[in-house]
Amino acid sequence: MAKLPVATDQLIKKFGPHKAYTPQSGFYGAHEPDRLVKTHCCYCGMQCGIQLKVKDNKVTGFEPWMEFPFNEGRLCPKGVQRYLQNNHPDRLLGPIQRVEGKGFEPVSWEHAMSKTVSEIRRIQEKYGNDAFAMLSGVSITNEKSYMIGKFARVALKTANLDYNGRLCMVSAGGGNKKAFGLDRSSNSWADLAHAEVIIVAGANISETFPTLTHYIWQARDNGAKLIVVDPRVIPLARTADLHLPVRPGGDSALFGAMLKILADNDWLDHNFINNYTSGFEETIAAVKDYTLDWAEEQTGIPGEKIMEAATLWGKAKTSFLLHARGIEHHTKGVDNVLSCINLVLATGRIGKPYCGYGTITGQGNGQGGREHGHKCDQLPGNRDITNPEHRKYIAEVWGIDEKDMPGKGLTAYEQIEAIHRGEIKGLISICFNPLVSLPNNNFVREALEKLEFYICIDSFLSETARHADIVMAGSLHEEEEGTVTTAEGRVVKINEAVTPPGMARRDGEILMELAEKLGAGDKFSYASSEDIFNELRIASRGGTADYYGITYKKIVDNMGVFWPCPSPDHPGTPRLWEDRKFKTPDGKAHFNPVPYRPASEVTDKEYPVVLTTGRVVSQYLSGTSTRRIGKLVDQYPEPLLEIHPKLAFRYGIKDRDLVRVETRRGEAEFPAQVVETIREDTVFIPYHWGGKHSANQLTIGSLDPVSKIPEFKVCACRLIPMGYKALDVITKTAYQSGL
Ligand SMILES: Nc1nc2c(c(=O)[nH]1)N[C@H]1C(S)=C(S)[C@@H](COP(=O)(O)OP(=O)(O)OC[C@H]3O[C@@H](n4cnc5c(=O)[nH]c(N)nc54)[C@H](O)[C@@H]3O)O[C@H]1N2
Ligand SMILES: Nc1nc2c(c(=O)[nH]1)N[C@H]1C(S)=C(S)[C@@H](COP(=O)(O)OP(=O)(O)OC[C@H]3O[C@@H](n4cnc5c(=O)[nH]c(N)nc54)[C@H](O)[C@@H]3O)O[C@H]1N2
Ligand code: SF4
Ligand SMILES: [Mo]
Repeated sequence: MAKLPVATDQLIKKFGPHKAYTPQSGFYGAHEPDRLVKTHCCYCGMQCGIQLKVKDNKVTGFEPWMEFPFNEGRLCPKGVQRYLQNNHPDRLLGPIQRVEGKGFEPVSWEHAMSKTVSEIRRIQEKYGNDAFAMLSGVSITNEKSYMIGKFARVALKTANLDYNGRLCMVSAGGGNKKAFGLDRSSNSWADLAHAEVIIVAGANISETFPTLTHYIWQARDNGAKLIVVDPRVIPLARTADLHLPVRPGGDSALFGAMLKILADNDWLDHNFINNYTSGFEETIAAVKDYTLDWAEEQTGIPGEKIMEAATLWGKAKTSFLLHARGIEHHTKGVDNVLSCINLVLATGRIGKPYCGYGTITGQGNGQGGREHGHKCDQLPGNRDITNPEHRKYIAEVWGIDEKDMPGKGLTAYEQIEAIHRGEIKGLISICFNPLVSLPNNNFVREALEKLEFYICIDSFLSETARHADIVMAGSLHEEEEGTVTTAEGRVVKINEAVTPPGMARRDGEILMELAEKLGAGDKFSYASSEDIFNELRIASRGGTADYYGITYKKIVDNMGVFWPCPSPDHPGTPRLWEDRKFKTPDGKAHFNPVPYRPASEVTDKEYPVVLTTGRVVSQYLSGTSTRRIGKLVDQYPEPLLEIHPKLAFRYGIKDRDLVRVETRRGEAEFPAQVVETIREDTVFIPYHWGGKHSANQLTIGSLDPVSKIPEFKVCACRLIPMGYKALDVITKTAYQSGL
């Protein structure tokens, strides 16, 4: 603490710390919080424990929460600034309605609700129930996620519900379900710290999951070898034993070639393969031609490095493989995931201490949000909406006739295509900013403009919300109680720190009132979040994502409970598969053959450079929150085009020169950041901005056939140097506007 002036010291002695006056802060102690609320960060899937300082129903700061076992008080740059989203002057304080030619005007809740309900009725009567679609997100709690799945099917009666995890976790989910029959990372991070070899593929951990880095450092301290697969020398790669600079789109060729080396050298766990898996022979047959020369050509990684990686992995006794969106955001995202799992299964390193596999969940509730019936093909407990038994069970829990439950609907990007075709005419969205985050967003904007009615529930006027007819002011993370499930599979408790400001309302209450006005009030009469959670427990019972044994009390007492937790006396499951009883129909872990195929758009003479997109540490997703927090903006104010000096030289581009990037979908200009840490044939743009700064003007709307995830991580572009420095542009604009 800074030394206090002598006079203040004397005042403190005289009046005590809470009454003394300082010129800087008024009465010393005037900013002392009324209370500290233990909860979790609102951003990424790590869900670090944090204590929010609350004064006068406002979040005014934070304190570390040292006892929370995952992060023990550690937070990243976003975590320490996140409290500033509360009280932000841009915060929506009540419902607003678009008035043609005038922008938005405040309206009463009564009007917002009745207008929305009458438009839903009009559109559904005219075009059918499925013509009104719903899009949602997973920065929200399990309770809301569950309620949204039920709301869409029971109140809105539409098949077309999907969520932003479609842009995030679905390739991992698709792979996990095929291989294990269950969609969760196999271990808690505790195992990571003791693994002998760690592969990190397409996960920029230091920037995107910063507090997880601690576990990797621990592993390094324990002697682990670290292999990083990424087209960029990401911060983690700078200290790795081996960096494999894969050309975007080449991962399954790399992992296929590594599998062949494991088989050729008999670095296999035959006992595990024979007793607990199926599909091994076909999978090995599929990689028989994957020689080092072939793999080098497909991946751009020197053959000897591939050999070294396979040798490290093959000879290890314990290992952990981690991946994130770098290998999943592809039209072969599921294949890439399966090719990783094949390496884990071949060496039998799963379901035992210090051996594991995991996809690192992205959004705050990216794990829980993909289990409770929030997806177009899913019912709670990660059940299948096309399975008659699953439908019957959930219809009973919901008290509806199974025949009234809609079937499988369209995925997020397919909904946009259906709007263009005129099949979807109305949309309700909550916690999703598709205009910034979906690919080829000029196409998305045109779709939003075609809608007859669009209602958005958000706490800020996002780029997408600007296209809405009505925007309802919903709640922030700190304004509603509930639970979320972290990337480890640990269900934790979110505590309400403050109530929503002004006339803003809790998301849950908005949905309940809408349901009531749509005639389904009796199915949504919850008295509390715990009430919803207790229904969720029953709905998930017997499903693969079984929460039945988890209660609020148990979560608080244990600082989190790992699902599956099928009964009240069950302690939860930090490490899966110790019993070797996989959730596939035959009870075995499945190898899956992965024949290599290229990306949906490869480079050619016209578009000769590979474009990939992703994140920076200080910004979060579509930036609605982090682009409003000054210190985070200062850290990285605008999107830059990362380009290698050799490629830059070829185009005569110097650092901070403005470069126009063109693809078959659109064009945009970015200042260059000339760095040696990226492949020579690839450029990288972070995607957190909207409008003219949006990377998604350029990306391609091709989808993985199984998961329907868009191919954010690879498309072809060309570069046009604009011939002047970005700074000059600002000066020029200032000059022209007479400043
Ligand atoms: N700071 C910050 N943290 C976040 C988020 C955020 O927006 N900002 N978002 C959260 C969410 S929702 C998510 S999903 C996660 C995402 O976390 P990550 O997946 O770690 O993030 P990305 O930057 O999208 O991509 C990771 C890496 O993939 C590499 N890459 C690109 N193409 C390929 C390829 O073909 N193969 C391989 N192997 N690598 C490739 C990129 O160079 C990049 O370093 O982050 C979470 N955490
Ligand atoms: N080019 C490119 N595009 C990408 C990616 C990429 O790597 N490259 N990554 C993709 C990935 S992994 C993801 S997860 C998506 C994310 O894409 P989005 O889901 O669109 O991103 P968010 O910024 O989370 O948008 C959520 C919206 O919900 C609001 N919101 C946040 N919390 C709450 C809440 O509690 N209640 C309510 N009512 N609203 C809330 C926010 O203000 C924001 O407007 O982007 C994808 N898009
Ligand atoms: S690592 Fe993720 S959850 Fe932890 S403080 Fe940073 S953004 Fe928040
Ligand atoms: Mo994500």
